[in-house]
Parts: sequence; C-alpha cells; structure tokens
Amino acid sequence: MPQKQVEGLVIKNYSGFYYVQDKMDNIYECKVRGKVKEKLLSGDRVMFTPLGMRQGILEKVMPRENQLNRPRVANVTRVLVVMACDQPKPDLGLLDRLLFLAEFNRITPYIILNKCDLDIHEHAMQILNYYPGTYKVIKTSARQNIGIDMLGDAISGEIAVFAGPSGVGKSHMLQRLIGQADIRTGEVSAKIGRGKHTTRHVELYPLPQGGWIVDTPGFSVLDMPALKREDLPQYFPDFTAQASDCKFSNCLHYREKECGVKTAVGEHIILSSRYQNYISMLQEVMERERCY
Ligand SMILES: Nc1nc2c(ncn2[C@@H]2O[C@H](COP(=O)(O)OP(=O)(O)OP(=O)(O)O)[C@@H](O)[C@H]2O)c(=O)[nH]1
Ligand SMILES: [Mg+2]
Ligand SMILES: [Zn+2]
Repeated sequence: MPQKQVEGLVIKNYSGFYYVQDKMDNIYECKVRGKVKEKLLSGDRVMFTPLGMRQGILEKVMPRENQLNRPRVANVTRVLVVMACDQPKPDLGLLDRLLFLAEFNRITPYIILNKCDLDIHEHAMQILNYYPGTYKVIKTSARQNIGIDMLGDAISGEIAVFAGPSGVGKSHMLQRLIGQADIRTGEVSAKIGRGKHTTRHVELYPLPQGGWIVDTPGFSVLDMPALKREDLPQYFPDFTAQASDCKFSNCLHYREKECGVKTAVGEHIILSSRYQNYISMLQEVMERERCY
C-alpha cells in the first residue's frame, strides 16, 4: 500500500538533502523524487512521503507566494531590517532601500534597532523619531537580551529574514531567538558563525514560539529592480498622504512645481534624508529605463 503524503516546509538544503519540517515540527531528511523538476528553495512548501520518522521522499512543490534573491528564499512574510544604534552608525540610505524592496515584494518590513545598550547615534535618533509613523520599530539589545521577546512575537507564525549591514548584530539576535530550540535541529548553533554565510546555504531556523527566521550575511549595496519611474512613489507609504497636495496626479515629486511631498519635506513632515534617498532611487530607475 502506498505511503500517505504529508505537507511540509523546506528549512534547508544541505549535501543533496532537503530538510523538511512537518506540522508537528518533526524534521525529515528528504531525497527528491526524480520527477520533481523545479529548483527547490528553503521556504518552499512541499508534499513528501515520510519513510519512518527521520527520512522521506520529496514529491511535489507547491506554488510560491514570492521569492527573494538575497537571500534566496521562498514565501517570506516579514523582512526585519536591522540597524545598530551605533557601531556601525545607521545607514539611512540602505534602510530606505531595504524598506522599498520589502514594499516592492509586498512583504511587511519591521525596523529593528539593535545595540540599544550603546549611546544612540543621531541617525538612530532620526529613525526613532520618524519611522514609527509608517513602520513598526523594535529596539533591541542582543548583548543585554532586551526586546528579544517582542522580536520573537513579530516573527511568530511568519517566515522572516534579517537584512542589514554587516556588524549590526543579526547573528547574535538569531542566537538569542532560537535559544534552546537548536537542540531540535542538532548542528544549528555551530553554523551561526560570523561572516561565514553564503547565500547558497540558506537555512530557516524554527523558533520555539513558532515561525522561522533566516540569517543573512550583511550587505551595503543593492541594485534597484526593473520598474517604471511612475511606479516608484507608491512604495513610499509616508509620501501618499502628502501627494494628494501635488498639482499633477502622476507627480514624481522631483522637478514638478506645486508638489505636496516637497512641501512636506520643507516643513519637516517628511524626513529630508528619506526624500533624498527616494530621489537617488528614482534617478537610478530613470537611468535604467534608458537601457531597455
Ligand atoms: N553593544 C552591543 N554589541 C552587540 C550587540 N549585538 C551584537 N553585538 C556585537 O556586534 C558585533 C557583530 O555582531 P554579529 O551578530 O556578528 O553581526 P551581524 O549583523 O551578524 O554581522 P554579519 O554577519 O557580518 O552581517 C559582535 O562583536 C557582537 O558582539 C548588542 O546588542 N550590543
Ligand atoms: Mg552574521
Ligand atoms: Zn509631488
């Protein structure tokens, strides 16, 4: 009699095996049935046939909700954009770019301000003063174990990825979040080395309170995806209310006169660095349009 297939989630791909977690949180080491042609990613929902309690045959990949390329992972529902209060000082350009990319991929971003045990750099102050109007902002200290519960709540039931520059404490936060849970997956903790990650080796770490988190190596440069200039403003939710005062309904908030967004920047309602970062993304999009 054929074995019954069950649903699971690919949490990592290692040495030719896919590690699949079922609804009961058991993890199976799976080989792929020959006929599965699609390239599998961590985060893929699959059907598999368990062979005993630890092994299985991966039969089928379910359609993806989305797919990120950095890190390469499917079905992400949260992006945790991490900056440090200091050391390194927050990179507001990268912050705005990562927030845009999350919006563009229709994934809810959170801003995590780590190292709150240190003095707060003026850029971190700007994050705390401005961004909570639009995004959820969580202050944490991985070192002093502050705010980690709130961070865990934000991930619970979700597939989350860390994003942000090198050295802000992503791996240390991950270590705090998984706590004792790493016993379940065995070799996990040894692999959360610093700077040792490659995007080839993307792993979903299950949290004790539910949900999964992917560590990401730090980065500072990101290209803009292909899009049209007039599609850019919609991904800046804090601009939307002000844009109703623009003279032109298709205003790019750039060279146009009578622009509600530019007025709001002048009145310090919109953070001026955020507007500048928007303009540099817009210029990049316009530059790329010429290549099509
Ligand atoms: N003061 C302070 N230092 C921290 C905190 N969290 C991490 N660190 C330190 O910051 C440094 C970088 O931490 P990592 O966790 O390796 O940073 P990362 O974001 O994973 O860096 P990459 O893997 O290079 O992207 C380490 O020296 C940590 O000890 C914190 O909350 N407060
Ligand atoms: Mg790291
Ligand atoms: Zn405008």
